[in-house]
Amino acid sequence: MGILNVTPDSFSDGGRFLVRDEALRQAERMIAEGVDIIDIGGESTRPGAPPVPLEEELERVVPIVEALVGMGVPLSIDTYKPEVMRAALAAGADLINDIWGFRRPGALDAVRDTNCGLCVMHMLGEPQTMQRGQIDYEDVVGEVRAFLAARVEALTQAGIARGRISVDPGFGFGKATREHNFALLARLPETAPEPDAGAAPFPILAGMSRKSMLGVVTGRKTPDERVAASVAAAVCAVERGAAIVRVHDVAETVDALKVWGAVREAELAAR
Ligand code: 9MG
Repeated sequence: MGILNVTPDSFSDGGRFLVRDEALRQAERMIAEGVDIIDIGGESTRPGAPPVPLEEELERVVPIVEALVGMGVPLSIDTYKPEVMRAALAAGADLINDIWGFRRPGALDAVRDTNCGLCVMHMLGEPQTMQRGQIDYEDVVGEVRAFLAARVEALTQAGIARGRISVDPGFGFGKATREHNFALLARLPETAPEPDAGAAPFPILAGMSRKSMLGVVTGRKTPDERVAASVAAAVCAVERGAAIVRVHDVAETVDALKVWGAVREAELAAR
């Protein structure tokens, strides 16, 4: 999953149309590099990032969906606002990626009677404040799994088929320490709720690209310096069963996963 942030701080802030043009060029580049899904976001989820008014988010996201919808790549929308979910789905989006796990008023109703996929993420606190407050876990993996299981339950109670749902431990979202984040990565399969008997496991989405958890380990201070670390994290996640990795650096990640895939193939052939 390639990240397409349609926010002025992600591109040169030369006005709405320049941001739109640059976002479309980036989407085309990601498609050429082999992306499987494009995740379009109109509001930054960085800790401390200011909220974006609804009208502004709609104006950023919907034209990009309209421009990309015919290009043969599934489109995911990174939003927690029901109005943006509805407008993006009407424009042809395929998946809603909600960092709030469809907990905000109206979010469940916005997706219930559609066919879109849903990514349900764990987050403690909220983006503006999540790294500032007291963050304590007795058992981070168990608590994340319990949260995701409760959200899956709420979604299915609302009539949403389990097969539409993927789950995400939410790296960096209210995970205060290196131990929290790396326990979640090391034990990634345990973060997903148990499927019903005979049902397929819930696909796991992992998003660590350029995040500070990688800076903590490598000493790389800025997100741009964390490309190699991000690729390593993506491979670790896929090796532990992640079905989707959310990344900025598509070409590098695709190459690394091709190498990982060749090793896996050889391993299976040797059995
Ligand atoms: C929008 N966004 C930023 N980080 C993310 C992550 O780790 N997972 C998901 N699903 N979305 C994310």
